[in-house]
Amino acid sequence: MKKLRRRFQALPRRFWVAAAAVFFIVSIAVSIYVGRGNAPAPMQVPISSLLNLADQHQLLRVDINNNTLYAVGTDGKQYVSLKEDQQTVTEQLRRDGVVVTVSDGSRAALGPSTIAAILPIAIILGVIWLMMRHGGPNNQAMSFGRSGARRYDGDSRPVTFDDVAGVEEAKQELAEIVQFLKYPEKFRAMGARVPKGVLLVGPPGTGKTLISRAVAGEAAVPFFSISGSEFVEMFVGVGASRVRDLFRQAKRSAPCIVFIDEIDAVGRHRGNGFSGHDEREQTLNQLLVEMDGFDINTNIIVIAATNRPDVLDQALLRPGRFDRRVTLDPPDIGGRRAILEVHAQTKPLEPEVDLAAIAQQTAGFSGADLANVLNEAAILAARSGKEAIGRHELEEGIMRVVAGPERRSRVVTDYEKSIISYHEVGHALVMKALKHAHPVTKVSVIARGQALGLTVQAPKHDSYLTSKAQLMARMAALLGGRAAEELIFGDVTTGARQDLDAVTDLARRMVLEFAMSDLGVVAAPSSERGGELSPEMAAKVDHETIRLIDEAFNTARAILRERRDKLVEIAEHLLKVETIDGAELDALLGPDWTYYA
Ligand code: NHX
Ligand code: ZN
Repeated sequence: MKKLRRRFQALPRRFWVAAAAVFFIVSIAVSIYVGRGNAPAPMQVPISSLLNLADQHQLLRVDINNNTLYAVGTDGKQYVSLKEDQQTVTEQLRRDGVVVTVSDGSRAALGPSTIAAILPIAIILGVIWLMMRHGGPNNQAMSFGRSGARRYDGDSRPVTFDDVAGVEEAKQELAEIVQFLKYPEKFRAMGARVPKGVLLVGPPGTGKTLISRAVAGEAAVPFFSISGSEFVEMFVGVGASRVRDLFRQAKRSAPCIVFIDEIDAVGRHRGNGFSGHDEREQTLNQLLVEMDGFDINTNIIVIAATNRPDVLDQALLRPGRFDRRVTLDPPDIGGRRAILEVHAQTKPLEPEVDLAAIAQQTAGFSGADLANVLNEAAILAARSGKEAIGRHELEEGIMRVVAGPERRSRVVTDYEKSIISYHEVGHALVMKALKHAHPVTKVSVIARGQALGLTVQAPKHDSYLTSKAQLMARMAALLGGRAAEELIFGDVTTGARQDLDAVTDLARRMVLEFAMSDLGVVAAPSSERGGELSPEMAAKVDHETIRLIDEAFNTARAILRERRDKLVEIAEHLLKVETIDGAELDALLGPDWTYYA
């Protein structure tokens, strides 16, 4: 989905690049041709010969550019000579009746051949410049120098803190940075050590880039952006030189923000003597050198983003480097609602749309996910010719972000379709029978992305802790699909592999990380605690993992065996209607529905 959209925008751009390349080659050819036809290249002559020519009154005029003399003879011939650094020839030439001009550009007297050579290049640069200003999504982005950093400022509406929702604490912490960029004197007068680097920590899509741009926008300073992975090139030394270049650019534009995304790509703690990471290390060292080189008057703040602070080289985190840390969490329900409202500002919503309800259905979504939900909904509304975005479009937007767009063209036999239906209703009934499971919001036999069908559940509230009972319920729910296939068809399919992977993962973590098995209250040995599981321990871990999965599977089987009639009834209904939402499912379950044990 995302890839597809990117391609769409990339296509016309690629076309322009190709067109520019063709144009470039053609114009070079033309300029060479024209240049040859019109004016022969000037002849290189020694300065002594040139002065002799002047004595013989064979020179018309001379243009002196630094130590280069461009001369035109009485017969129209052109000459070029070099003179010594301190030597002045003007007096002598003037006495010989030569017209003398002095210019200080890199090139003297623009003859027609020079114009022929320069014009196409100027046009190409102009075209490239226009493409960068008006082309594609980064229309205010400029690629800068050899560093490859993009600079954002100037004409477009700057990003401000109002555009960043759902991360109030981070905003408060970064507001101080804004103050520093705006009024550096105030802090210096107090003798305060001004921050150089801020580390933004948070999972993907939580707005690390956005909030950094907002800092630049609020402070009205330029914003340079580069990704750590762009530093790590194939050739040793390129990364370091890019860092140098980036900071040279930044110093010229100070005060400014330098944003380094994915700093972990360069900032992983350095190896243990084995090389092979020379390039990364050089790049990292260069970065440290640059930051240490900031003096009290360098108004540059480096903001680095990562979702793996644990792997960073400690040297990066020392005082005077990235010594400030700002954490960005995935948004809670209030944050999600605020984010949805920001993105909805520019989109017409039907009056009955309840963004609070959408926020409730999107637990675990990042800011970027939520932006995608609204964007998908807007596309759907526009495509169906509606005046405004409704609840239906928003819910479909959620499904697209969760599992991709519908794939109705996927041809499935009736028999397979019925396996899919029973599999999904199996999941749903197990979820509905366990009070520790989350509510079901959607059951569908329409293929989406990789999946042939799916069952979606959403927690009622955000939570930061999960109990063992909840995890057991999640495992049983994941195995409900497989249990239904087995119960109804007496055979099982490969389709459940995703479910089985998830269950196995969960069970293993319960044993190793959460100490939720009969192995007792012990967590797996980590590298800091001296390494690996002993073979005996590994065998016990496997055994416990299998036992937990078995227990969950038996729960799922028992639930469905007891509710076989409902399973058949609802699965057959689902085959006809293809999608059931949470309320419809409750209605189908009826008032007599009870929890399992
Ligand atoms: C295949 N797909 O790969 C076919 C096309 C058991 C009724 N030959 O468990 O669709 O078998 O409850 C994300 C999400 C692979 C990534 C689901 C990658 C599923 C999904 C395998 C339903 N719903 N299995 C499910 C399913 C399959 C698969 C996925 C993924 C089926 C099952 C996929
Ligand atoms: Zn499944």
